[in-house]
Amino acid sequence: MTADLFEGIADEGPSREVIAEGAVLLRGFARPFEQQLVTVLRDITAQAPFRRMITPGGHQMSVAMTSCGNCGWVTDRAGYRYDATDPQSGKPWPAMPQWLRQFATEAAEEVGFPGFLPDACLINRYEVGSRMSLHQDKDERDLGAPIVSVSLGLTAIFLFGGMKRSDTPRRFRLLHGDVVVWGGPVRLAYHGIAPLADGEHPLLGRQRINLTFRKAR
Ligand code: MD6
Ligand code: FE
Repeated sequence: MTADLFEGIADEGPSREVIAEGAVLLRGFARPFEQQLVTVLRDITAQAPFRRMITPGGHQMSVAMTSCGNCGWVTDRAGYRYDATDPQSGKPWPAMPQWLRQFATEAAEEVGFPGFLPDACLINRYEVGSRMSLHQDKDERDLGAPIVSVSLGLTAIFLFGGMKRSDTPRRFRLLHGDVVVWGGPVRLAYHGIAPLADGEHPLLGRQRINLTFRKAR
């Protein structure tokens, strides 16, 4: 009873917000790891730099991407897929550090998806004005596994729609250190990111970085 009374009042520590059935926003869950995350991002992007890829339709994405783990997500004129090799270097993607995989496992466990072992981490970089149009994440083999998404840097507006592209999305602010875990019934919901508003983040400057952990194969 007392615990219920104080829920939503205390503003210390992580809190959770339910976006939809199977989609939970863990406010500030990644904050304790921000320095480690920035270090690991620097290491990964030194080996596999951010690049703006071309969609199958021939458009260059406004978001720049890279990956780490056993496979990475790529798009080109041939389509979308997961590949063990970075097409830009011809080498395997940088490894996913063990602590980082463990972090994703714990975030998933926190909202009721135990035993999540991601093999891919897709990393997106948004500059001011970059956006991600409404899409479904359906290139992963096992759609029963959740996705864990970490937001760093500038605040973004996450658009969360329905099972049809035409469903009007609801809007959620994703702040530095926020983690979204989603799986189950809404795993195939349409979602995206509104054009990034200008700002200056103390740790990351004029950009937003998003990491999404997936079981791709
Ligand atoms: C982003 N995120 O936050 C884009 N997909 O920059 C996604 O597209 C996404 O956050 C699947 C699950 C969680 C996500
Ligand atoms: Fe997505």
